[in-house]
Amino acid sequence: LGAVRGVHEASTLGLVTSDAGRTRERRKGTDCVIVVDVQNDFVPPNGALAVPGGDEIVESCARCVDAFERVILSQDYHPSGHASFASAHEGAKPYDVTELSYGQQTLWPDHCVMGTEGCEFHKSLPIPSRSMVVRKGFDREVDSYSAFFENDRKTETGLRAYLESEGVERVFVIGLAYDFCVKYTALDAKRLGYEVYVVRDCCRGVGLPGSMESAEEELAEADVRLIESMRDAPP
Ligand code: VGL
Ligand code: ZN
Repeated sequence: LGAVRGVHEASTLGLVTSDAGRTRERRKGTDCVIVVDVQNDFVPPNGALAVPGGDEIVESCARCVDAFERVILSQDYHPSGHASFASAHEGAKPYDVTELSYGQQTLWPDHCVMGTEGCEFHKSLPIPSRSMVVRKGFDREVDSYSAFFENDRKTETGLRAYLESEGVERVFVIGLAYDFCVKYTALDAKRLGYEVYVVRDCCRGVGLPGSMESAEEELAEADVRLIESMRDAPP
């Protein structure tokens, strides 16, 4: 893992190949991919909370979906007036930090409101019938960055029980945003005992002050492995 390999080899090694998964046998058994929040509102140019470069990863996320038999898609899924929206707090602006019942919460522009176009998965992301969709953030008073636990760090989304029942051992995390939902999903997966890989080229971050740096640090500290989709072939 992590070795730099030549261009020639790169076409045959790696988590995914360039042929969009057409002929390649899918990773199955004990592996899964978690595609975090690849929804219209997080993708430029029109997303309400567009993550810079988010549009650049949709194709590679689609290749990852094709490469795995077991696919989990998380969907940020908020009611209007959600507590994570700056608009729900008098005098607050997006990216302010406020105190909610469970602790500090960054406030965001309104995004991923259930029933809106912004909440839908990006049209270039395949949603195979074999995939499990995990909705999160639908409690008006509690946000949920991680696909496993809400921001109160207690309420479960159901994903832990699903992975357990499926006998998953290794988790590959991709999507948006690297410094929020990807980070917390990967850290929770690690804490739950899985072997966790973040596929770095299939992620982009929001980039608030310091957020990318703390994501790098916390993931490294937790021993989450960072890999590149076209280069690194996990055993
Ligand atoms: C996310 C902020 C608010 C994310 C979701 O998907 O990273 N970030 N809601
Ligand atoms: Zn959200």
